[in-house]
Amino acid sequence: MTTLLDWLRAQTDDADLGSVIVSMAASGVEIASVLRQAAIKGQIGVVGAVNVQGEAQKALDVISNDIVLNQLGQNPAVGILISEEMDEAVEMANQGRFIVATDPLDGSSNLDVNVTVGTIFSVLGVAGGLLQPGRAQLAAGYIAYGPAINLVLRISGDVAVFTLDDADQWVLTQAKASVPDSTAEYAINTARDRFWDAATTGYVRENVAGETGPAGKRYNMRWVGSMVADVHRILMRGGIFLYPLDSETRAKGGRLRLLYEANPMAWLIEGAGGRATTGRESLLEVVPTGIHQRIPVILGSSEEVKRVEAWYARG
Ligand code: P6P
Repeated sequence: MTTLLDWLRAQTDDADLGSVIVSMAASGVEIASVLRQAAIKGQIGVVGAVNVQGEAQKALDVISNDIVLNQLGQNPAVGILISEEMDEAVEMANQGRFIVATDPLDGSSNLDVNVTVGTIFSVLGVAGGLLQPGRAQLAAGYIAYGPAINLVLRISGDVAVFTLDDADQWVLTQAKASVPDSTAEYAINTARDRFWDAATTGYVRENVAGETGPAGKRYNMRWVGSMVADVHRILMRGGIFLYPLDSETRAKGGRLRLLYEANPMAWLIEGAGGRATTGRESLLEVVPTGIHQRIPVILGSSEEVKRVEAWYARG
């Protein structure tokens, strides 16, 4: 049995970087425990506040953010925390050399219906500043709070999957996740089709045409409404996730956030052999203009992502 510490020692000589990942993994264990008890403790529901995204903050969003803040605040290697739940980047007292950008509880609108949600995080070097492209990430990962609790990690090599055991220890259950190049499964919120651009409309229409159309095969559509759940499925069996720029999200730059949703997920998907794009450029090359910048996200099986890029290339 390979533990998280065994894996980290094999993946990096930088013990400080390893400690940052351990702190995020420990945050996941705490958040998992809170989620299991939330309904019993009356913690499902909104707190009446609105976050910087203009979204109603749920009690569990705030609790999860506090858990991450507390864990990272105790780690001398962490210098700055960027969180979906906090307007500004927080300078930690320890002034460590790493930045953590996180969505502490992504998909929290699914909590009251017990659907898988997650904690997403990205690790960067303080020296590079707050606005670094995803290519500069030193590590990225997520914790998926589902039937099993999974920790998915990549430093610079393979993407590993850990499962939380009944002693709250992370056990390596997959040493090298790999996204199949081709797929017959796509994930997009089709209720937004009236807002889609020509590329998204053209691509989805080809999929819906199935074996009778240019794609030449039947597709299935899956949309959980929780990015961690959709991306984990793609990491495990292939597929493509699309939250493209559309006429409603265009003014904001997209729906999902670059630093703590798109970049870490792109780091993982590309590390597992998949592809991640805005439709027009590699997600990992985008130079952020702000810590809460939104961005279109299209990622997953490389052949499928290339089909979408071909639609965008038509102009
Ligand atoms: P929609 C959750 O709020 C989230 O940020 C992602 O986890 C998810 O993929 C997306 O929004 C769902 O968006 O438009 O289906 O509600």
